[in-house]
Formats: sequence, C-alpha cells, structure tokens
Amino acid sequence: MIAIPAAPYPYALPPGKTALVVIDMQRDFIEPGGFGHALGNDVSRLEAIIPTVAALIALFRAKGWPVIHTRESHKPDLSDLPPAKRARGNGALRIGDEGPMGRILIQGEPGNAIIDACAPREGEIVLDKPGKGMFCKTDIHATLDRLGITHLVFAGVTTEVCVQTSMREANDRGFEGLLITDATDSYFPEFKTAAIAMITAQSAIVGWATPLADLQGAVG
Ligand code: TIU
Repeated sequence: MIAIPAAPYPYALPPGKTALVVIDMQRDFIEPGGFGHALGNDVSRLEAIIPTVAALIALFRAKGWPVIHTRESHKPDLSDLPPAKRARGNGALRIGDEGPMGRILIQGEPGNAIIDACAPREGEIVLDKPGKGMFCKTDIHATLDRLGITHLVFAGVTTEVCVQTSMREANDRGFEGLLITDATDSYFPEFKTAAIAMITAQSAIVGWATPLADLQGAVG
C-alpha cells in the first residue's frame, strides 16, 4: 500500500489493484458546438484542466497501471437513449440532433471523440456509457473484477455530474475512490467545490480527494 496524502485522511493505494478512470474528456463537453454548449454552458473554462489530466494519464502509463476512458454516448439509432433523457432541456439542440461537430452525443461522431491531449492508447479500456454513471447499463463491474481492481482514481468532467455519479456508483459497489481535484472541473466552480466537500465529508462517505502533486509525490 502507498499512503497518499488526501482529504479527509490518507488514501491507501494498492499498486496492481488500482485503475485510473478518466470520465468523458470529450469534445462534446469541452469544445464549443457540443452537448455541453447545447445545454447553455460556457465550455471554455474546462480547458484549463487538460494538461493536468494528461499528466495524470502519463503517470499511470509510466507505472503500468490500467487507464480506463469513458465516453457519454448513445447508439446512432438512439435505442439506448431513454425518452426522458432525449426530451430533457429547452435548448435548440438535443441528443441525436445534427450539430456543428456532428450528431450530439452519438457514437462515432466527431464531437463524441475524446480530445487529442487525453486520447486513449492501444490496449486501454474505452467505455461507452449511456448514463451519467459508468456502471449504468455497462459491463465495467465485471471487467474490473476480472482485472482484480479494487481502487479507482477519478478525473474528468463534469465534477458534480458524471464524475460524482460514477464515484458514488463505484462506492456503493465496494470500490475505494480517490478524486484528483485539479484533474476535474465543472461548468459551475461552486458545484465543483461542493461536490468535493460532499464526497470527502463524514470520514470519506463517498471517497477521498487530493491534488495531482500529492499523488505524484507519494507514488514517486
Ligand atoms: N452537463 C454536465 O455537466 N455533464 C454531463 O451532462 N455529462 C458529464 O458530466 N459527462
């Protein structure tokens, strides 16, 4: 076990049983013309975390530890899109509609791709998920069990939506979660702060949180 300085107390990281989960670092959330923009958000503020997410991915690759990339995405025929999710919101563009980067949040469209700076490498798991959480209607739990993974380090966007949902789902399934605070962000800075506080409150009721430098310093 490696002791990582973290809130609310040190996180015990077992090498060989820990995977990185990079949530939804997709053009659809980070670039203008995608889903995040269609929802009325200023997407430009998410760019700032890209170098930190890339450095976190590089750390796991250097250690030979697994990296999992998720994409919030739907099949082109929308068969995995609940009508309620399709209908939600009052913006001009909805999931499945044609936007400037192709159909919004649809697999294989330019906007649905992971940004180049965080692009998956050969051999890394890329998980398409139709929900906000990574366990909803996916086979990731069986995959993690098969790999012997018990600990998940989280990064990506957005903190209080897909990152927090995935971390809560993982927590309820018995995984130990650590959120890298400068490798995640929200369209709403106050929601990021609140999500981290909620996750770490009550003696790590959902999990732990720490900046990348503290993880790097501890794992060497
Ligand atoms: N809207 C928003 O903040 N997030 C999402 O819809 N998905 C993810 O967080 N990936």
